[in-house]
Amino acid sequence: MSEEKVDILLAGRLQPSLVEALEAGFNAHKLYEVEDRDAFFATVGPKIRGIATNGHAGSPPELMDKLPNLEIVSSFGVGYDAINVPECRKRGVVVTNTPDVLNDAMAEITMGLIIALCRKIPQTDAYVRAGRWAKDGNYPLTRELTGATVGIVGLGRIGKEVARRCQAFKMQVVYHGRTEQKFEPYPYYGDLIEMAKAVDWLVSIVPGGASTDKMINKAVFDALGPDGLFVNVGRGTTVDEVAMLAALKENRIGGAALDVFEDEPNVPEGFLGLDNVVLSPHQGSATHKTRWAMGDLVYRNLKSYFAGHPPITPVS
Ligand code: NAP
Ligand code: 8YV
Repeated sequence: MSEEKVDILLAGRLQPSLVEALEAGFNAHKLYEVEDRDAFFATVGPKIRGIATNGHAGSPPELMDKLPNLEIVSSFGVGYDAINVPECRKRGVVVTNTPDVLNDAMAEITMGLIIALCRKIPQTDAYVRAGRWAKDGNYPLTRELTGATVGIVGLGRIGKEVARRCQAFKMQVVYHGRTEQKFEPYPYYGDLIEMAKAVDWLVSIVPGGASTDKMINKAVFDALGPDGLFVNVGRGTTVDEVAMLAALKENRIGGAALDVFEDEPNVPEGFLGLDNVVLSPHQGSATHKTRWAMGDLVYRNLKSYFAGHPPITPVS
């Protein structure tokens, strides 16, 4: 006897392999294809027991208002700043995310951005392509990572993988967070400004949300100083972008490599003409392997929950 499929809502666009799996395993309704939403919510709304969503669409309270029997939101991504978790809890709705499976891909892109900024890889590539090597001679010398100190803002799951890779590059690692992690081998700074003063590189991998909003601000950039380099792979909202742009333009910091922005996919025009920045379109987890694993976890969280087991990776 075949099991009756549970009705779920795809609140935002998801990668094809995940959509395919959700369509096979559930009665999957795509909100982004619904033309008459009022009619949809009136007829299908009460049947929906789960949401699959992405880090942009989230699960807004106004949407959940239309889904009286919603039980779980399974989100694609480890960061869940687009989801109002207290509101979900109030409604008894479980939230899941996709931690750990993206740590290695994230650490790889972080190191890639660090090296690209340090050794000016985008600029040297352009130099060769423009025929300037033969015409103008060797490219000017750059900095190097060996012996430099890196301060990691947010020594969490991803931050720890970045720290290990920085050590492999013979860098000294220190970190800042709200709490000292006594079993980690790296020196801890409770004060972000003090850490920014002490490091050559500041690498941020903190979550978005109210507690981190614009925590990397003018005072932090001033402390980092003209030789300091900044890398952000966490969330754009954690940085005061106006202050960062001014610091870069006036060479009050040495440079920045950015994978995340405040208003994605819009990148402030001012960054585009600067030579001391490396820009990346939120590519941290964007590998075939990792995105597959993330999708698999979105699917398995829903399946596990509806089979009467605990979800695999609930947001605690
Ligand atoms: P995690 O394990 O929860 O680590 C987060 C770290 O941030 C913790 O060490 C935490 O330490 C610190 N932190 C949190 N709030 C803070 C605050 N107010 N001030 C200072 N430190 C704070 O998370 P993760 O799995 O490593 O992921 C981190 C974030 O990376 C995600 O939330 C997401 O935004 C971002 N991300 C980006 C991409 C991308 O494509 N660019 C991909 C994946 C993830 P304390 O609790 O001790 O403060
Ligand atoms: C995703 C991310 O690209 O996991 C996260 O928090 O930022 C990225 O892995 C994003 O969540 C896609 O929805």
